[in-house]
Amino acid sequence: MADLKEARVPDIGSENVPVIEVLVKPGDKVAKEQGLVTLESDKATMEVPAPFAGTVKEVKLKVGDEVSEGTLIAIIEAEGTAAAPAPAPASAAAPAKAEAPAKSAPAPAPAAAPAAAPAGGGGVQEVKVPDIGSSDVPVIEILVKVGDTIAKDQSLITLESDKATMEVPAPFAGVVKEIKVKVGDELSEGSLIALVEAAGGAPAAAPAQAAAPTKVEAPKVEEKPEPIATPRGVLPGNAPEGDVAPTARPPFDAGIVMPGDAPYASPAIRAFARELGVDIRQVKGSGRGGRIQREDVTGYVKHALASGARPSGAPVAAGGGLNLLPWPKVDFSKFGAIEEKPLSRIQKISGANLARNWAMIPHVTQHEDADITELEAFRKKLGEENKDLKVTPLVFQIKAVVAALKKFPQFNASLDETGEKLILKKYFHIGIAVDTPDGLVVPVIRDCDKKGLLDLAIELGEISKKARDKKLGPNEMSGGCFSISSLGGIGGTAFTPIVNAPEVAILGVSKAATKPVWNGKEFAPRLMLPLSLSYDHRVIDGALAARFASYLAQQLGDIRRLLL
Ligand code: CAO
Repeated sequence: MADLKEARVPDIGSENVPVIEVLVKPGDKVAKEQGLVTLESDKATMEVPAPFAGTVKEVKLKVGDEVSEGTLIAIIEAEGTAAAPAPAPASAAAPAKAEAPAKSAPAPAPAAAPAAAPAGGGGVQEVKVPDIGSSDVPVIEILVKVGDTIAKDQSLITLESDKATMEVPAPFAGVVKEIKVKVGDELSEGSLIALVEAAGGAPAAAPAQAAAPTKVEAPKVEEKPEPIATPRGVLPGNAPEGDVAPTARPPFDAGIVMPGDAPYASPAIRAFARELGVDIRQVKGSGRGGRIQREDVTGYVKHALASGARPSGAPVAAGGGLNLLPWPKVDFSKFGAIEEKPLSRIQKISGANLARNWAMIPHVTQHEDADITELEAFRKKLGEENKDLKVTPLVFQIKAVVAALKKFPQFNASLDETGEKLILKKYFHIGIAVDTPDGLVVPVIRDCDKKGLLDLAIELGEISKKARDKKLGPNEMSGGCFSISSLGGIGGTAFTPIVNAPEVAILGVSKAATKPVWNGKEFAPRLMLPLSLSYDHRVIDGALAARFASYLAQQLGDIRRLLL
């Protein structure tokens, strides 16, 4: 008999949180911890993962539903016997995650996160990161500046892990004296964010407790501090016995959630706006209490494009002002049968990036053929000696690219956001485009100059698998200097890869083929590898690109050179 089990919402720290995305449908096979729905509160976006693997029989939620702990998400026919006990109490839906195990309850943060309590009458105090359930989470946005007068609970910074975007609110009101972090820093519990001169009479509360956000919808009881945000996949477990009695919903006031000038928008919407290069402060919210919705951001972009205006305050590199025609609206069903298929999450994100990069970077692609006859003989030998390791031509290409980047440092660089400064990098992190069933992702192999061919082969195998299993974290997809997109395992003779901004060049690799090559006396059969180097013509001129490509071909043609 079928083993039908219920997947329910675990303790998410808030009530009545809207579903913004349903990630599965009946018939889908889900893995344990695969996201079922995405929830979005005013402070965090989180995915609720499947408590066990199986096949989805019924989905009980739709976009817009509001859920709390215990709400039924779906009926799943569990696979095997290893599944979690069912029918699932809220705790069954809480996933275990290696780097941040599920907690049994939102516990008061340990003393390691001390935002020392202002001593009654103010003074400069440290504001630190409270318990966020993960470590080394990158800062993606600084929301205040030195001199700002901030209210208690006003968001100071936004952190974004692979599972959630979350804002860290101020534990008390005051004036920002010093900001101790910058975008890109990776923070953990206890990291110092800022020095804030507390306004007189600020409460002498426990540190992390003070940093926990006040949820307007469901004010918390003093003794029950909660984590500032519950990252998806790291949802806490069971609510403690004797949970807080439900409190009446106070009237909604956006000013409490986002006091001061901070625009009222969820982290996901902020991320979406950033993705499109939109300054969210320019967007007018149409939601409850002035909340900025996704449609407000897209409406703003449409208007900006239609009017040909660059959004005010946006840097030149913000992508406005293309003055494009609106996208054609066609009723295709008038011409024949059709089927609608929503784009995957990855496709939407990578699509927005690709569109920006294609529109904003003046691309030129330089083509070159590398003679890899000898390389291939050596690669086959390596493969025979290392039977359990897949050594593909790509690892040689990584090494050759590193050599070329060392010789032509302008390729190992990024334009800063003003477009006026080139930042040259002294490290060699190479992004590899990986095709997954959900779309394209680009994990980064770090310090390729320090790794041998076999190490690179192992790492390439690992990241490709992780990419296809959707296990890559943001750290593994950031910091690249130059990317390689290899379609060599599939086919083709040449293509135009799109530069992965803010990198300035990308190497496209097509399938090697044996061709007759004139050696001065006769045509000899040689294995030729087609290379397509796309580059940002603002930074690299054609002659330099031709030199880079031909140097690359030389390295691949005689891999002994890679030792030099
Ligand atoms: N010419 C001829 N054969 C090649 C080759 C080339 N340039 N590159 C790889 N091959 C061979 C490999 O040796 C392997 O052969 P065997 O099966 O006999 O060992 C086979 O093709 C398959 O290789 P692979 O694709 O599994 O491995 P890889 O290291 O070459 O590439 C990865 C790994 C992750 C980059 C690749 O799987 C992938 O996802 N490529 C797609 C990238 C992509 O979509 N780019 C487009 C971006 S723009 O939309």
